[in-house]
Amino acid sequence: MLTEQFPIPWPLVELLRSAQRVAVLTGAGVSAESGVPTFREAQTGLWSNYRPEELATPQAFLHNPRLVWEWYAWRRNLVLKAEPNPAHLALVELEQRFPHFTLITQNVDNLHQRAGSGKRFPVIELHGNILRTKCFEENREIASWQETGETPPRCPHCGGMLRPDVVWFNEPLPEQALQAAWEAAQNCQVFLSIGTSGIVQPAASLPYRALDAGAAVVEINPDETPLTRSATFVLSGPAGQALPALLSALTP
Ligand code: BJW
Repeated sequence: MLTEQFPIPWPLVELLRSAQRVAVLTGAGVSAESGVPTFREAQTGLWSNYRPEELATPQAFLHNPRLVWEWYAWRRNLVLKAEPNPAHLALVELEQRFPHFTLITQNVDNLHQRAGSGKRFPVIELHGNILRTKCFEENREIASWQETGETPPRCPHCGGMLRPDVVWFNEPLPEQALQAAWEAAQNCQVFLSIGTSGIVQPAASLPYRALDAGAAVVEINPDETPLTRSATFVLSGPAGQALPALLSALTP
């Protein structure tokens, strides 16, 4: 089937029309059209001298806590100013279409929730949420603290340094979220992998778990990724065009 803006293969439409259990994995590409830079895009301005991989680790934080805190403060500000785009909004609609629907995101920007996802089934945040803060020492969420001019600020309970509640390299993912994501991948009939480079583990293994369990895997990405060759369907283009086109193709 051809929609006006974006070609959607007819077998995919038929498959989705009869699907009972759908799982979706999103990555930074879904927020790109909201103006949030993807993780592996070149850093801009102030941060152009740093690779994100060198800032998103506990080791980097311990080495230079002020630098890492300020990078996250800059990014928090950026995502708070961003607005959900047509890809986020199409996923809100898709959540209503299937008896079981699981949205698993690697994104920390809260844009799925702001768009309205999570009303029927909770959004699974694999890598945390940049809008939350936790104590580096105790790992507990901290809702408020006293500003003393120190950067990063200190935990009101133990005096440890505060940090964003995100998952850095070499840190374990939240156990319940990861378990729920594995189960959704294992049990779905259709798995959509959208806007992710598919190189960060363990999230990158989820589509393969779905494939092994017999699901059809759909990749939406303007670029090729390690998943592209294995995917059942590839919608090669921006998520902000492909997802609304998919949604309208499903509408009788
Ligand atoms: C568009 C688009 C448009 C553009 N539309 N698309 C097994 C093998 C090898 C290594 C490992 C392994 N297991 C663990 C590791 C190590 C490591 C890892 O994976 N390393 C790899 C780099 C090799 N993994 C970990 O360390 C993980 N922890 C772990 O496994 O712990 C085990 C443990 C157990 C017990 C004790 C201790 C440890 C943790 C990974 C955490 C990742 N964290 C980050 C930072 C989050 C906070 C922050 O935002 O700062 O998460 S890294 C970064 O990558 C971020 C992202 O969520 C994640 C994925 O990136 P994503 O979303 O794919 O973005 P990009 O930029 O890579 O790609 C964007 C894509 O969009 C591109 O493809 C574009 O083409 C596309 N695109 N415009 C659609 N309009």
